[in-house]
Amino acid sequence: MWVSGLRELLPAYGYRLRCFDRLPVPGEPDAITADLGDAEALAAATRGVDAVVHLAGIPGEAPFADILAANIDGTHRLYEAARAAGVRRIVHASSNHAVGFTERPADGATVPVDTPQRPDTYYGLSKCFGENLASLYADRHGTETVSLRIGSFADEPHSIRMLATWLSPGDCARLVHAALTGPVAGHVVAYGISANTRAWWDLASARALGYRPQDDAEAFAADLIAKHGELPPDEPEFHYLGGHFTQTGP
Ligand code: 15L
Repeated sequence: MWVSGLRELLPAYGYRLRCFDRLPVPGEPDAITADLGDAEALAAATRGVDAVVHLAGIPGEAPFADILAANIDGTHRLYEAARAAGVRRIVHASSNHAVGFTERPADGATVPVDTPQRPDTYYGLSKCFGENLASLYADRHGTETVSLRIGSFADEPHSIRMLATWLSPGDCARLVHAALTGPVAGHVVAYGISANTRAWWDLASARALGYRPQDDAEAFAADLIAKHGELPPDEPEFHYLGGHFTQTGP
């Protein structure tokens, strides 16, 4: 959903997009239809572009072999294509699940961006790999990356957890634009959430890129709390940042 959302929102910032998807992209006859296993298609996709926004891969927990092929091998293949093509910057969709086994902060506190990686799933582990790959390519090849640890992208928050983790479509476009244009030395990690009153993550590094979020999940709080009740403090799902991801998988 967020891929199509960004495809619609980013051109307003002046970008010309070259789309790459496993399925044909409606309204984009020049889109490349291929997957991250196809090195030739990746070479064609990265040729002559200034930047890559990497949203591809499996977006949740899956068997390790699938994560390995799509998220780990695939991300490496993309970085190799981008390096060979001389791409200046990659904006990489990491995830809050790279730090999912971090304990939820006390009310009002936020987790900094330099907290140690604590993946909650093979999926989260693949995001840690992507962040570390970005660091390697920045140091060795000078490829800039902004790794965005996205919270929960959705039109509206629909759970109590999302009062903290929500990223609205408009803020997502603002964040990706900031990541494409903001000052970056090497590899930068930033959390990707809206200006949520109950935020669990520190947005300082995102703000340093120029990100100015405009939405706040709090606007939905009264309705969500009436429906689901307040955040239960002893619920295992809410003990860690990664929520129910910490209860599934290996
Ligand atoms: C993610 O990384 C997933 O891609 C998405 O489906 C959500 O589950 C999100 O994290 C989240 O933590 O809410």
